[in-house]
Amino acid sequence: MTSAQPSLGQSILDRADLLAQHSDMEGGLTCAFLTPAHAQAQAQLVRWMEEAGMSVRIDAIGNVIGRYAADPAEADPKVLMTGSHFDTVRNGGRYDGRLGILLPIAVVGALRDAGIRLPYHFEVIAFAEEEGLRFKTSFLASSVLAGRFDPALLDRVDADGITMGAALAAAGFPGSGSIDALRAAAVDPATLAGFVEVHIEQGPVLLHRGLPLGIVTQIAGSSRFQVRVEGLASHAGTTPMDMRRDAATGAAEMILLVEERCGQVPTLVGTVGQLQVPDGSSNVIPAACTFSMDIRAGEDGIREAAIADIVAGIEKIAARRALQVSVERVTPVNNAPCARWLMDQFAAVLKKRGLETFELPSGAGHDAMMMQRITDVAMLFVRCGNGGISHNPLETITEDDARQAAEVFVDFLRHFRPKGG
Ligand code: HGY
Ligand code: MN
Ligand code: MN
Repeated sequence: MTSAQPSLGQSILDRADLLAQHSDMEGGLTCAFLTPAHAQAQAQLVRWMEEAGMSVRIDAIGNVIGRYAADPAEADPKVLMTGSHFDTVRNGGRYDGRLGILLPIAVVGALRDAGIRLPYHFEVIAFAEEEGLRFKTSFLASSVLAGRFDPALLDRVDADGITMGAALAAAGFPGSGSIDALRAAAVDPATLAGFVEVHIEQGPVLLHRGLPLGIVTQIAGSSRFQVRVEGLASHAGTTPMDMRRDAATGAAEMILLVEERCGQVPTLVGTVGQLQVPDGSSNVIPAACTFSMDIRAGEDGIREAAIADIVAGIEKIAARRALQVSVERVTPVNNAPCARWLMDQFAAVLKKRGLETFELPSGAGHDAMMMQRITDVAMLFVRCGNGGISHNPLETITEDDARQAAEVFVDFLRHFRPKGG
């Protein structure tokens, strides 16, 4: 690169700023699946991938897949994949997911500029949906690539009653939302050499240790639920306290149960991030209350035991308060271990560059979890500033950490050896 161009690190941060300009909201970043902002971000990513020297395709769920083709001298090259998601949570940060797309695009551009070809096809995937904001899904885009797409999801509706199938058809991707096209978008695991994901840590561990980078050991499994509690609407002024069937106070007790049970075991966490009294009025006892539950742990058994206790507890609270309750479970994603042979290759690069080889588990979910169902995976975490805050506009990284991560990634790619190779 010439000195007139921004550094590798700065160019990644600059592009994160540019991409964040495509938002569903004023004054913050929200990029939900298949909104106009999402389409603009997708088109921008296509352009950047092409400029970096990749051939680009869009699959049936809207993933943008850029390929930096292997050295033509290679007889039967496999595919090493990387990538992360470009959708966001509501009013989220600009690096969650996007760093794992923009950094490899910058790296491919640098390789191309230096005339370096790799002995394998290197694919950068911008996953169209991971956060579940619009359709309350989980790992939607990577599930298509991993051949795990659930066709029932096409009937799921968003807050405006639009089905996922209709939204996909309107988006006009290849296949226009047909189940066959979504199935055909799965990659053949036999062609893959592995999947590696760069991601902002989204927590304070690296920051507190003074380390720019960390190697992920495993990704905590997670389960999500939608709970609906039903009671009886009645007059707020005339119904005695002991004669109420109040859905909201029942839900409050259930939420406290989630907090209490998940506080009992290290690595176990439980969150109620959505809570509504549909059609509520200040002078009417709530007839219904709905809430989400997100439960995670470093071990599947710990998570499952907590879920069993919480669901039983919710039913007990509902029975005691004469409420009805339904607990709808979104497909859980189990704990995903990272592959030691890939972690070791990242560690060798860090060591060579004089960096500490620090390993840490991920409490957040990542596209790598779904890809781990079909291939070996590894993740490189980049230090998160501002106390480690994420899923928040305050999420930040430094130019120097982005540069170091990109340089490590270049070295990793240049020295990558397939499993057993
Ligand atoms: O919720 C998660 O862990 C991810 O960021 N979607
Ligand atoms: Mn996220
Ligand atoms: Mn993410």
